[in-house]
Amino acid sequence: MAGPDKTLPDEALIVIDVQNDFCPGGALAVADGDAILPGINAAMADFTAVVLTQDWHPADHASFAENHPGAAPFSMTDMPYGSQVLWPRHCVQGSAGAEFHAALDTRRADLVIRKGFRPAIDSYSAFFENDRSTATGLDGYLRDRGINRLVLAGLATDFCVAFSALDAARLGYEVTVRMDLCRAIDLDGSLATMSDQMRAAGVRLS
Ligand code: VGL
Ligand code: ZN
Repeated sequence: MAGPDKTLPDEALIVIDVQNDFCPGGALAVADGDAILPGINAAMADFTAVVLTQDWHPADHASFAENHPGAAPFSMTDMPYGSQVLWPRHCVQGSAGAEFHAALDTRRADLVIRKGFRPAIDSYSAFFENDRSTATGLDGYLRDRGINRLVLAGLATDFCVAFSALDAARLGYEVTVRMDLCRAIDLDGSLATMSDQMRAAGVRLS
């Protein structure tokens, strides 16, 4: 066995949506989104489990502005499950934009969880779709592995990371968001709003 015999705590690193479309040059690029890659890769060694999430939309996905005639990207619409931002087309299943950034070390991943594949509903969180009730299966996986503590990193802080952190806290996990290993979209103050919501839910922002 390589390295010292160390016992890792039952803690998972959940790496959210580090995909080409969320990095500079991508369809829904997050400023500096690729700056977090070295830190995320380095952090993987410190965890019992590493989970990657992958935003994975069909081309006719309801979150794409282009599928709502006349709607502008970044405008809001009402969905049966609540209000929803209409995004530029991004992370289409099988496209280069949906692939993980080439610099992300995917070898260490125990599980890749795809989300947002149902045409009629968006899915920011790694745990539930945006109706907050359709499960992705991640909770069962982590429970089966006896993992109660989660550290989250990735893109974007104020959407997929924050929704994942809030759901995880609601499910009873002890949750830390590594803000230094996240980058935000920050749409109309969403970074401040979601940071407040995470703190109020007992999520540690570090
Ligand atoms: C995300 C908007 C749309 C994210 C995904 O990963 O934060 N944001 N789809
Ligand atoms: Zn998406």
